[in-house]
Amino acid sequence: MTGPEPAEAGRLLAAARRPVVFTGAGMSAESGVPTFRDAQTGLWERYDPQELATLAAFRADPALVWGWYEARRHGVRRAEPNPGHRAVAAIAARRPETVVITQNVDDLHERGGVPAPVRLHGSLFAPRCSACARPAPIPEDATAPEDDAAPGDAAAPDDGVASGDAVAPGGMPEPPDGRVTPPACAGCGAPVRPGVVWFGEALPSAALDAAVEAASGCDLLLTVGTSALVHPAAEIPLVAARLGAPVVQVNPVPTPLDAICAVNLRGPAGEVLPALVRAAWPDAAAG
Ligand code: BV8
Ligand code: ZN
Repeated sequence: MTGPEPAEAGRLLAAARRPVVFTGAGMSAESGVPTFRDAQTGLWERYDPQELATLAAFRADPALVWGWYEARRHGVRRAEPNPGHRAVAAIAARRPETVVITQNVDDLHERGGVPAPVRLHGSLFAPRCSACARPAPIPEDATAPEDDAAPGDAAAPDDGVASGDAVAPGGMPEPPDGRVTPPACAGCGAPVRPGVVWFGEALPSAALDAAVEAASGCDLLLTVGTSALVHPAAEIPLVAARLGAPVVQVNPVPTPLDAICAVNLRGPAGEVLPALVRAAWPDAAAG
């Protein structure tokens, strides 16, 4: 990264005591997890994610929607946190009051060293009953990831696809027939659904309150890998800016947040965030 921006961002981070790190799908892109902007692939290419990620779609075709989430969960299970996730953990280690707020439903922040991010849109690893909300177990995966894909096997990107299964470009595994019947709730027998927030559904109030509170009290907000188009999550950086906190953005391309940012770092999170940590704390063995 050239120009004054990285040094300026480093200075702002070093000066911060209560940073907020706000992340979107771009945070996990370098781990092989497709973003929402990335075209759907394989069986899913004819579906708009914003249509699939709805209660209506689940009601209309539970096996299609559950199959999509199981495919994404397999993909995430095989993915690894990238240096960007580790750099976020390094920031939290340096600044104990750091709050990490994510829109992502993968578990890469936790596996990257941030034990309890504020999850605005739920998780792929928290299934529950679609009727009584009883938590349900995560389905046992027939195949242990390492059995079915030799490292570096071209036909098996990091998404847990058995060799010979159709592998869609972009990393989304193409389960044999795509549809997977959701398990039945052990309590009431209704279909189990993924523990994510679907479009048209309210965000978990505790998470939204915690996010607004953190953004209201922060002295720096770092927004990473989000197109800032989905609400109310997209309002979190605005809360911080409205209260005078500097906002630093990490994204290879411009977004609606550019105008409120003190610094825009144009590059991939996996490269920019470790460099930012080094700029803030030159002694740091950044993630
Ligand atoms: C609700 C979980 C009502 C599921 C998700 C106000 C204005 C307009 C519309 C609305 C509004 N208020 C509400 C709405 C409707 C809707 C909405 O916002 N629609 C949008 C599309 C216009 N919001 C809702 O429906 C919300 N609920 O309003 O309920 C209500 C209220 C009370 C009571 C009852 C009901 C719920 C929204 C949550 C939906 N669930 N996820 C799942 O994952 O399947 S949203 C999902 O999409 C993600 O979680 C995320 O939030 C969003 C995708 O955005 P990003 O993460 O930013 O990813 P994206 O792919 O878009 O961009 C990636 C970015 O990364 C790009 O900029 C790219 O350049 C960059 N990038 C790429 N590579 C890298 C990188 N950056 C760094 N490094 C890299 N390597
Ligand atoms: Zn139930």
